[in-house]
Amino acid sequence: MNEISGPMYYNGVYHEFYQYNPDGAFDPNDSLMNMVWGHSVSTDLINWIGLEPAIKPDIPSDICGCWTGSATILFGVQPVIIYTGLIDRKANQVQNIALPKNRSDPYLREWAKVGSNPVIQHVIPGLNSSHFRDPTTGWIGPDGLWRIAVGAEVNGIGTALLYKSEDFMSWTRIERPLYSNNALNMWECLDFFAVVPGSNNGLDMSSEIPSGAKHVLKVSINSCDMYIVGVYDLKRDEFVPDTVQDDNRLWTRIDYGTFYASKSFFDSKHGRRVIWAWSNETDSYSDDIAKGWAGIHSIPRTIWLDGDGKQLIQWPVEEIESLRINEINHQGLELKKGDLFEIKGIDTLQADVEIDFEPTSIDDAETFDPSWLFDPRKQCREADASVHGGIGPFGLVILASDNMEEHTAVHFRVYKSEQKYIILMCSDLRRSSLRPGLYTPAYGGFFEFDLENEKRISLRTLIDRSAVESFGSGGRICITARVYPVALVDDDGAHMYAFNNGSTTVRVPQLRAWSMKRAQVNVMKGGSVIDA
Ligand code: DQQ
Repeated sequence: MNEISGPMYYNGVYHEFYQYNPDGAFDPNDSLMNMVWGHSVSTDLINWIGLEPAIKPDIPSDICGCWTGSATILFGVQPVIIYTGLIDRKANQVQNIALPKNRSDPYLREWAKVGSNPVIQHVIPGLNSSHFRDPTTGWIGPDGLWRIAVGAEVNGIGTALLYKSEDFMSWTRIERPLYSNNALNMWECLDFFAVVPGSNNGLDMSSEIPSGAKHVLKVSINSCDMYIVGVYDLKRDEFVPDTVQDDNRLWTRIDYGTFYASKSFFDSKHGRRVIWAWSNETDSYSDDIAKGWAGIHSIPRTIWLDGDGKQLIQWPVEEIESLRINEINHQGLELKKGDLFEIKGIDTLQADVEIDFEPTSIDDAETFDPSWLFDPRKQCREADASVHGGIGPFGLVILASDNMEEHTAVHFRVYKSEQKYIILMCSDLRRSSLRPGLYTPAYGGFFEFDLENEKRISLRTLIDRSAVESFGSGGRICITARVYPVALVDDDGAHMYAFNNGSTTVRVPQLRAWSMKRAQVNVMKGGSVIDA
């Protein structure tokens, strides 16, 4: 499977639709043809029931595949899916609509395509018609009209095309796009949502957006999910970024690891916005075929905008805490240069770890070089966990074998830049496995930090065997990684440590960790649960 398509919460049930390849884990020639919309449901975002696919290619306007799209709930009652259909083997793309056949079925198992499909054709001057896809969730303007954006490449430029509709069925393109920027070409899986700076309450795009709200445009390209914060100019129907960045290497990322094609939705049960994404395998295609599956979805995260109006914050949904067992707790630890503290007493292959680091002095921060911003991974490779620093590196070593031949390091390093401090967070997979043929980069990203006032730098890492999701500084920076240590296959346990390799001693005022229970995932066929 690949990305989430059309997540929604409707009548007490969370729906997770997703791109699913019914032909197998991987087909090197044609892997994205014939895609269907897989469908799972949950009441808590943790335990899931897998259903039959909701949408399959069977009409001329999706005959070669049902690609990504979104769900919108019209006026709180009517769910609608709008998705991209492939009309031929050349991957020419149009947009289609499907509606639930029976709204009183709590799982909304069956979906019917409307007779007027395709509702949006690929006839636009300069459009590359095989790059015209992934419509967003709809939003409503003060004029009562619905809008959606569709990702496209127009005259070689990445564009969020804007469409308007009175009834969500018949759509007119607005000539001026919602936004375009020549730093990138095709934009996949656009996401467009409103946020109130400093508030973790989500906003429903199907309702009026309060004044003072900002808007976020997320684009997916080249395995990276990037976002821009700005304002939505209602008069011009245009997204205006707060800062225009022409070099896309400097765009802020939703996550600096293997986390792609994310999609958010408004969760009316908790009044929050939830985002999640596809995390692809980083082993080999033959591994995928042997496993019989490929691709997972991240843990859903609540997402909101920091009080500074610049930075999105993400945090695993609180429901994930229901899987915690066997808490261990350490307080007042001190890590001097070279110290390694083993975290024992939990299942290190399936764990949730929360740790705070407090440097005892801020004097030894090394000087920041702004050119590093262009390539944080290079900095993570060169200044890795074994390279002594001033403040840091400190962090966690996880999934480590007895002799450390295999391990993954998640760590921070603090730099001083003129008036502020900049932190580098890395998730270094280069020694994560002894197996050859894996993709094992050192992921990394930078973020600003008010070290003088905030003092504590927090790290939360969720380990679910091959999936390692790390949240730095309360969710200001996130890195998802996939690792395949031999120790994991052997299931003979792996070690976990907190470490410091900087000359400044680091206090650990609080370290809490838990083993995580398995979530329950059932599969439903023909009306009954067949596999628990
Ligand atoms: N995957 C879908 C496309 C989308 C791409 C096809 C992103 O709609 O652009 O499965 O991963």
